[in-house]
Amino acid sequence: MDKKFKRTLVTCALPYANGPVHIGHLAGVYVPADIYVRYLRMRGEDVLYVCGSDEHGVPITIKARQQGCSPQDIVDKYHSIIDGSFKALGINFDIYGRTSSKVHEANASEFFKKLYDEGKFISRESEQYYDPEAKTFLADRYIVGTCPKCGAEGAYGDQCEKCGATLSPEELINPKSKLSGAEPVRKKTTHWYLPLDRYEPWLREWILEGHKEWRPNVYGQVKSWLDGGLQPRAVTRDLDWGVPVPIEGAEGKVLYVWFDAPIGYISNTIELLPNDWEKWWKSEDTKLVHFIGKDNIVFHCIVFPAMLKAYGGYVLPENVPANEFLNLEGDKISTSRNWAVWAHEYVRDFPGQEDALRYVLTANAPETKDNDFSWKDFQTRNNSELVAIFGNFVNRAVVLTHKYFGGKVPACGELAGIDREVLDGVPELRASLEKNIENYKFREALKDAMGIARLGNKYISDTEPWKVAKTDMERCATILNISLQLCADLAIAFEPFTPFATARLRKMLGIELGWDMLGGNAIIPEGHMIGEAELLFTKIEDEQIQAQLDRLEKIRAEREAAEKAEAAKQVIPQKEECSFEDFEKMDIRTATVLEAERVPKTDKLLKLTIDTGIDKRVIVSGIAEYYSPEDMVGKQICILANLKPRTIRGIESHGMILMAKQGDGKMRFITPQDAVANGAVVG
Ligand code: B3M
Ligand code: ZN
Repeated sequence: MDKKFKRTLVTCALPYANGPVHIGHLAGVYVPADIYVRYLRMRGEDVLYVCGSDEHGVPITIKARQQGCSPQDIVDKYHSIIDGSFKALGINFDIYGRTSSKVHEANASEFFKKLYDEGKFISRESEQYYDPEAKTFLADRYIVGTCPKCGAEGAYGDQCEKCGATLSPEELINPKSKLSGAEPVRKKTTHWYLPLDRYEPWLREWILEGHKEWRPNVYGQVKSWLDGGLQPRAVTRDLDWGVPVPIEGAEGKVLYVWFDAPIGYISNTIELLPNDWEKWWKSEDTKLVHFIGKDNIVFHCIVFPAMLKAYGGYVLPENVPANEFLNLEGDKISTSRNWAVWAHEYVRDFPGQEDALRYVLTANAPETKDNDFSWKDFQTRNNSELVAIFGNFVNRAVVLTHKYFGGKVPACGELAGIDREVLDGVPELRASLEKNIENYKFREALKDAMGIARLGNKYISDTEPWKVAKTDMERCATILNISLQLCADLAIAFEPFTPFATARLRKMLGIELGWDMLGGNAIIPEGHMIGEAELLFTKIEDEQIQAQLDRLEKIRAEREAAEKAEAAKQVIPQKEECSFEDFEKMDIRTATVLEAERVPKTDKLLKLTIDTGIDKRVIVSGIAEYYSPEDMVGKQICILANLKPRTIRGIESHGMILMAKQGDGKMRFITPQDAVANGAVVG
């Protein structure tokens, strides 16, 4: 560890307790943090690992309202689900706290009060939407109306979910309160702002000059915020769920969730160590590292540091290794669209295979760019890497040791060239692994660890101790001794990545292992009795994968059906006015389809021969998506008879079939209620 520091405080973004966590969260934040912490602990470092639920904010109040319960009910439910899935995946925080706790309320209040008393905020009066019936100010999400950009109904005051436009509530057409349905009115309200602009020169110096080593995506995002100029940011809201603003005259106001949430890191530390927390937060010897996803960069690199600086006495983050996003089967993960693999469902569906998920999410971690998770890739990596290389090697070494030496570590004799090569390979991989983890390059670090398994697997395949045993027991002993040393190396090197498997492996080897032993020639002494072979990893079967793919397919199909139904409801706007004379010009008639065929090499066109009562003619119509030729023959329809002939795909078309077309494009032809003569005039 860096000489400057005596201890490391690792925080992970506090998940919002309005839904469970999914693989995107795990890959982006929690698995990498866990690798880092486990590694530091193996190295004997003093580490504190802090997380908890983020239990405030408007989305939680909306969910509560939808479900007819209190916000506290919502956060209680998800707090326990999230906490449980972290534990099940071996992500063991020293504390997993919550921002609805008393300790947090007191701490966040105190934090605000001190800044307030010292004049670190500015206050501003502004006009905000107010619901005159519910008698409350309305958060942007509580105002709905017509989107000014795409015309969709039900757009929120901050965003239209239909077209994705970012909105402000004033832009909504015909705004309505979600609480009462009343039309909101503008009303004056006062809020407190942290004048970030005042911290800009200091932030520039501290990050842009002082932390050039931060990941390019993090550094780049911070730089572009700073270059764009910082504005004062409101730290309070008119809302009844959150930490009350602790000053007189601020009734009905709470701290903004992004003000109180990061203070939650401190509160949770206080909760865990009421008498000893300050050394973790207020001592220059502490190295503070925030693990977060890329959407949280500005809050952790600009806003929270400015808050800490304003307060004074706190350490600032030494690094903020933020990841990019993980997609699922090529589509953006989305909680609202249920497009995700949920952590608690994974541990239910893949019991005993927690390491497989940790492994694949690390091997595919979106460290420098967005990445994709696919179930097939997950299966392949588990079966052909963890099972076939790592697991297989360990199994062979342990089973053969039992077979030929009764489970006793055999003596290592004279080393042949190949033995030296593998033994020398490990320290090299160790050095690279350490460097990579210390630089937050967990994917690369995992490759190094896997390199040891590859070395071992290749070594045992090349040396074939099961054949050597027939002729040269001494040589067989040497090979198995070296193989067992490599197994011990794996038990050490993989501890940060696959802790369940390494626990089993340590048990098999029956030996205490420390990081410093990694790469040694005699980690397990000759004569030591090892335990029985146990499988480190299990194959993931096709049926397991198919079940997951089917689940996703069902969700996709349901979503598409819902989107279609929604589009079908969209009313196509009325056209410009026309005169009676304009209408009179159109000669609309009934007719019967005599023949129908597809126009070759097109998806949409049918060539129809029709009897118009006046003549027999050909009309080309773009209805093939909705009607097959057989559907059309014999049907009575309506046509625009006097449309000027047009040539479509080389066929002259004399008129147009009248169709009813709905918002999603679906078409149906118009047919008289009862049969009439062909050529009857419609009008
Ligand atoms: N609750 C997580 C998110 O944006 C947010 C993090 C707070 S960390 C202080 O999903
Ligand atoms: Zn829109």
